[in-house]
Amino acid sequence: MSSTTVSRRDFIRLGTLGAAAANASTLHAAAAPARPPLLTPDADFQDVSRGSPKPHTLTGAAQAEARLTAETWRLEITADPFTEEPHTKVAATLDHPLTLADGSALDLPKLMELGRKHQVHFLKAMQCLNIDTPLGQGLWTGVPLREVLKLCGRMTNVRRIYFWGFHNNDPKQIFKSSVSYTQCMETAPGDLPVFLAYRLNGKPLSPERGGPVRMIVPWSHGYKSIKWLQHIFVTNDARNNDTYASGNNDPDSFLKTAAYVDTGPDKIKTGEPVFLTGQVISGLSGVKRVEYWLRRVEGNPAKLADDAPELLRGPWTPCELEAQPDWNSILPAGVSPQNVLGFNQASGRPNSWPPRYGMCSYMAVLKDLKPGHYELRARSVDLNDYAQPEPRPSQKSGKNSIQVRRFEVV
Ligand SMILES: Nc1nc2c(c(=O)[nH]1)N[C@H]1C(S)=C(S)[C@@H](COP(=O)(O)O)O[C@H]1N2
Ligand SMILES: [Mo]
Repeated sequence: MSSTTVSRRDFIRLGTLGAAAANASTLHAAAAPARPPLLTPDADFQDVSRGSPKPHTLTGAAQAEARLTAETWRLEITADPFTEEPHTKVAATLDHPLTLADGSALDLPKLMELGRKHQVHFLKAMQCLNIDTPLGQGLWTGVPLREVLKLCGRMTNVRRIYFWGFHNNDPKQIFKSSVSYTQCMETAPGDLPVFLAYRLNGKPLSPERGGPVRMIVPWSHGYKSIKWLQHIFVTNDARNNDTYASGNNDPDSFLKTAAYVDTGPDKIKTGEPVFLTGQVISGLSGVKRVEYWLRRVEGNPAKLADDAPELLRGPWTPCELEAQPDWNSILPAGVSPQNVLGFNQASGRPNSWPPRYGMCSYMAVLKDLKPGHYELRARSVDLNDYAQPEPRPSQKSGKNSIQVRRFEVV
């Protein structure tokens, strides 16, 4: 079995003092917790990487041999010979496959050359389907998959497009994912293409983030965004055989609208405010608001289910969403907000806030709490008025249960 590591789980508590401080009463401004920056630095993402050794730990000759440097990176694109009786009699074909064997595999300069004409930028929150904390958010830059596939000429009998990354030349370590033919080839106006990313926040992707090149599937959880991309194959097998499907996950899940709650001190002095902070991801159904519910408890109460009548009753009180930044000042040099997918071309502001498939911070300040034990919860409400974890409470299509923070006022 390959292993999955999660590191830097505490990234959310880092960052610079921002609006949180400004919103707090002046007396307690210093106590307002830090808010993470909207663009997570590459090194501050939580890492979810399989493989033994993990591909990003290779250095020197081993890294070059794995074709994981800018000079040695190559991408193969081939057709799967798969057929199946009685109906799938003809395999997928590509007029011009790109292979290492005949020297036609795509290199980084050629991919960047395509970028001169077709480059896209997208602000995406990376979120693991199986982890209940966002991993980070970045401005990803690259070339749509459909433009790369065009290099192969005519395709026939293709129903799905798969991709995998470097896996130590061990078939057991392959981590692969896929999109349907339509999702790859056709993007509705204003919608989002799958793309091959070679920059994060304006800089080359680090080895840990999947450099030199990773796939970015804007609407999905992290498992579709394959790191250390090296192979694309087109197939006439319509089934979704993503590696994640075998883990009982929903392998066609969209990101969920959900609020995640930061940890905080477990004891707070009487008279001091309690700062509730966290991040909210805008999934498929968008964000209408984030709200909190404070509950006084005695002793060690039983865990409340997400659909417990008490919890549904609340009362739930709206939190404050982080204000939009001056985009020109936080986007990398050379990227104007007008050119970011999902941003309005006239105003240079995202079509929604937080941007679709992106995230921002939220906060609430609670004051004058009497001594005692408390539970503090936050939940998102989507644009269809569904409160988290509805309308998709299944945790195998994304971890979105309502999070709780416990503390005592002393
Ligand atoms: N090749 C490869 N790509 C991969 C993975 C992997 O293990 N190998 N992990 C995936 C999963 S499950 C997630 S959640 C994201 C995490 O991206 P990050 O490490 O940049 O935060 O990468 C995805 N891409
Ligand atoms: Mo993941």
